[in-house]
Amino acid sequence: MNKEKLGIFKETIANAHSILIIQADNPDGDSLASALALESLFHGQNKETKLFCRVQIPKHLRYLSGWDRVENEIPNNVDTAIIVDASQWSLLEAFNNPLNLSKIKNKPVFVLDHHDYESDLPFKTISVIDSKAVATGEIIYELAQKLDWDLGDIGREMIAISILYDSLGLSTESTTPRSIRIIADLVEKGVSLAKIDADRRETMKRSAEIMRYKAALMNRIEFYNDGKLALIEIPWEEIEKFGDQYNPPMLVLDEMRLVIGVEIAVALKYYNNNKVTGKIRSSFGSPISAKLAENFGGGGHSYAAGFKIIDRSNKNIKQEVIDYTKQLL
Ligand SMILES: [Mn+2]
Repeated sequence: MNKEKLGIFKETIANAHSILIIQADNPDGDSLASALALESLFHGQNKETKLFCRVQIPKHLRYLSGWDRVENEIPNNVDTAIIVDASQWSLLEAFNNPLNLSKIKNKPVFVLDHHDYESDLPFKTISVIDSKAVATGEIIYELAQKLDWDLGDIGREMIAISILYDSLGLSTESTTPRSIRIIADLVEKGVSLAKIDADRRETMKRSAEIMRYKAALMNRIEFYNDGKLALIEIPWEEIEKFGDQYNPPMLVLDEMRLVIGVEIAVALKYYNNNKVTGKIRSSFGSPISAKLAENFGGGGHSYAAGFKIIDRSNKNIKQEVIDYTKQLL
């Protein structure tokens, strides 16, 4: 953030009574922890801080205490808004509603993000987009340092969570010495990485029924294309039975990728109304996930992608996946 923007940010926050923190429609550990870090920071300055996300916070993120303060309605009378971890209009569907948009449009809106694309928001914002930051939490940490703001104990823990989440425990390509230094600083100031991990494991606990279902799924994994493609099919009855406890593909998809020789793992979910969804993960060295998803009208990243087919009648999706993956490999 250049000096001028930093000045505007500082002054806007100083003059604001009520601050709205906005997460996009795909909340993750970085966006939620970033929002909670800002909340803690602003509470320390006696500001009223509201958290907004259009979609429900997913269960696997509920180890972040404070997740339940995120609301799905946009409050009235906010003085300024901060969008965290996103700058794409398509991910902020709530603001397609003119009433919602009017609540922030003429206010100073800041964007703190680390994704590598141009913001396409249809209103004026002050953007701090740093694609070298491994997580939005990293940007917030540096802002707080520059402005000499105290993050507080909760804020520090949240910054650590956000960085660990997006860097997969400081192990991704985009992790930098700076990310590691920030974590070191946070630990020095009292953040316990062991506690963060214990909290996360606690919410990962699942019922005995789900554990047995996972075993059943593992027995049904199929291998094609010389063992390079691992595939699992999930019928509607299982979505109906287990879906609100756990998203079935997530029980096995990552482990499917761990099988020797497997380069791409695909989970197909068949709904009762002819809809099919596909979740795709591929291994390092096989950046073909998005290409496979695009073949079915979906999209995503090189190593993680997905698609949705509204009407599968007369189509053999599984065979198409096998055939198209073979071409890609
Ligand atoms: Mn992020």
